[in-house]
Amino acid sequence: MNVFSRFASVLTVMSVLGSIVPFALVYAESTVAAEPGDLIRGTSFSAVYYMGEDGFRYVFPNEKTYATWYTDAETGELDFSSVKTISDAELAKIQMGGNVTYRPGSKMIKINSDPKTYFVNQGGTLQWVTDEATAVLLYGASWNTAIDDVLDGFFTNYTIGESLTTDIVQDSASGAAFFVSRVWSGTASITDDKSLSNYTWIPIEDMAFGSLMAADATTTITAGQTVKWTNNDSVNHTATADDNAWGTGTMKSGESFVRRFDTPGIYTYHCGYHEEMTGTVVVEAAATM
Ligand SMILES: [Cu+2]
Repeated sequence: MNVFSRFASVLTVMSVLGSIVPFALVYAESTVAAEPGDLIRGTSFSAVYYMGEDGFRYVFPNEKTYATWYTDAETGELDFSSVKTISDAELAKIQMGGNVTYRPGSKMIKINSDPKTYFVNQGGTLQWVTDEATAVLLYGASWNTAIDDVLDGFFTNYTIGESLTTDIVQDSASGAAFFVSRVWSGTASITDDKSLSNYTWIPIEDMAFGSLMAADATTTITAGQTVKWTNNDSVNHTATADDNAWGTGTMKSGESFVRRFDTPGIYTYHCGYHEEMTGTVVVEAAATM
């Protein structure tokens, strides 16, 4: 959050500032309760947050990310109509849960220092679109207009998944259009994207992952569920995959990170600052119907 909170201020409510500010002044005394699924902002700062089902607030790292979730379909403008203004004091009470990632299926993304183009899948999973034929299947002939450049710094919000080829995209009986629309319609909210209504929490306390858990710090979840780490210590920690495939980045005191695990397996991790701190996430296959 350290770096990203600065970017949050980039997301201003420019287009509706004139109407929201007087509104906020008039109603500043009334208490507007923030409900899960709401977009919220404080009275003094224009940054907008998503209120997750888990009771934490999530930051939009930039305007483009916001646009993938909240764009008025008719005007093509950013849609701030459902933003609730709460008091700065109320906002401050809601802990930060992490960054919002692109709405799955909305756009492909590219990072400055990496020439690959990625498809955004659920839970912030990036899948390398390995060739032009695959890109055409996904987004049509004008696929190159469906790419956003994102700053290197946002990359830590995403994890790399399976690469996409024409075979994979066409794998489903219904073809490529189905692939994108299934991802898009299957993730209508940020809570769905991050599986926030069904997450496992690992508080980092007393220099250990989940001091209340088993001594071996093993967490068992089902594929598609999310793990949230929160640093409750006063010193910095990370949760970094032993194979470096994913990581939380530095979590300062009070900061959180969520990661959704879609692929069954055993994920061992450690703290980048304290090598004696280790943990394991066991992801079991979801029961089949
Ligand atoms: Cu540590």
